[in-house]
Amino acid sequence: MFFGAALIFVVVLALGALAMLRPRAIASLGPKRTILWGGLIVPSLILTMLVIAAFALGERLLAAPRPDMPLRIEVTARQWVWDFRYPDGSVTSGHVRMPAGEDVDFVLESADVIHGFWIPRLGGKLDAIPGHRNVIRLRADRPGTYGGVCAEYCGSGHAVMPFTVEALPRAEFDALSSGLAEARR
Ligand SMILES: [Cu+2]
Repeated sequence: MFFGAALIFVVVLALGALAMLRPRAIASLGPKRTILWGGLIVPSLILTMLVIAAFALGERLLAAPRPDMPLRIEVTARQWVWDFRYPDGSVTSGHVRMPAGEDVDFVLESADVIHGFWIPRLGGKLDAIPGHRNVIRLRADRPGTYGGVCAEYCGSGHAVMPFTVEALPRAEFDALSSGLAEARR
């Protein structure tokens, strides 16, 4: 999209320069042809491509069922902290760990008001709504620490509601999970 937009920008600037420096060349195109191509055909093609790209990219955020369902982490937002519950039953607050290099489904719920779950470097955001389960599928390509925020104003503690995301290699993630499960027994 960036390179496409850059290309269109350059073409429009070139046409603008041409109109000032060589007005006859532009005038020779004729008003009808200019409107037909510049106002209808080219914009329709560009918008069609953008719509297709938006649908394809948006689809990847939806947690559609598939044979190898990704890891599910249950997220509960409340004023003003995020709780994360893992398949082994352990819970962390204000901090979530996830395996890197694979999809993870975050199942979002809220205990009070509407909050917004957003890890900007990993993808789009989705609201956590009381009495409703929203699922967002995200992936951290590389291990590392990422910042997450509440993206929906939710009261006086909204600003102090950020959380950290720790993406770990799968083996480390598993070792930590079984260690925690062991410790609770
Ligand atoms: Cu919030």
